[in-house]
Amino acid sequence: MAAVTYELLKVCKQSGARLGRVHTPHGVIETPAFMPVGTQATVKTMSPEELKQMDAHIILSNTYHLFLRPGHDLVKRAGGLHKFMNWDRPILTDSGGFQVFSLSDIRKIREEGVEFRSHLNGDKLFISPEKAMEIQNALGSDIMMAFDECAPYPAEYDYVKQSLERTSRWAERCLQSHARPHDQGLFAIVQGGMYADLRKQSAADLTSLDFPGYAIGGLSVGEPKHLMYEVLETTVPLLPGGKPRYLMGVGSPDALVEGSIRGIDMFDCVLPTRIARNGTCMTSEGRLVIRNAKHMEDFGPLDPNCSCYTCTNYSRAYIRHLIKADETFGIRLTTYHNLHFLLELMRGVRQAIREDRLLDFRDEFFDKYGMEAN
Ligand code: PRF
Ligand code: ZN
Repeated sequence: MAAVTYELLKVCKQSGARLGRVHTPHGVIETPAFMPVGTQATVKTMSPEELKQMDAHIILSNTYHLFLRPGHDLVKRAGGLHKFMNWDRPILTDSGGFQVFSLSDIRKIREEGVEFRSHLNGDKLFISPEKAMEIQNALGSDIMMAFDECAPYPAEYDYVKQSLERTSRWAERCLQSHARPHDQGLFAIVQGGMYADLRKQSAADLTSLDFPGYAIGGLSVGEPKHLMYEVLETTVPLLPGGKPRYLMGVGSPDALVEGSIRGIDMFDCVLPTRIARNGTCMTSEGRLVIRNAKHMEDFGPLDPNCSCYTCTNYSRAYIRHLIKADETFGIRLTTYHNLHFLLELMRGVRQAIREDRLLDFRDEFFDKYGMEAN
């Protein structure tokens, strides 16, 4: 039995969205699912107990960061990433193929791998597909990601084609060097930029190899949203129906709903945790900037339609005070609320699929929330 398997429960008759379960060695993920991001082996300011209280099924962490610090060997000696961070539910690790391009300084992309300088201390380092597997095998995540190149946007056709072809060769090397296929599932990443035929080529390359899941990378890199949705519409139908599909780095509320409608099962994004740290909250009526003076004497909750710990116990006035005074607890409260908001949104999406009404759900949600920019 493969380490990671997908169980399709039903397809929404109105939208085509999928309700399912991803089975992993550390438990089940109900899909469509949003994965909170814990880059440094912690979801910033949240304890594992709090993440469980809001019923997060899975979190994401990063190969690149943990390789640089504290090092995957140390995490392995600690007993693996789950034990190290005291999280006993599923973990997905990204491969570093994206962070190396977005965070590190000087870099050379060669067939063998990527040479870069640490954004922490300038050390010259190298990650190859084999190294990315070695690191993720040491971390012991339930779902590992293949080492890929995420082409920038915009990018020339010829560059994107070369890049995707290298990503396909790297994916095969990842599969070859993966040491723990019995208890860690390795997902491939479809690239190809905004070019439909290149997406097709990438999907064909990768689905000819037997990965337990497929991600769509190279999106949400600055392109307009309608383009992202077009790429999803051409790419998702090329992926095997019996395996999970993960849209990488996407997590604005509207994109979570639109992605689900287009057949995506898993999402991750730093958005809820990142904007929480400057006091921006997602609410059923759109974004709320808690620093605004209009909240100074507002003793109501962040979101009157939210039942989270923050909204049950604290007022806008109090949270605004904490954020303005740079108190950590303020950031904990907004982070808790934003994560709860997206997890609750996905519970709503799953319920709407059960009831064959996800398009109606989308319209009702957008009527109140409004559209995000881009
Ligand atoms: N590749 C990897 N991680 C990613 C991406 C990608 O293309 C993206 C693109 N939005 C986010 N995270 N490995
Ligand atoms: Zn709340």
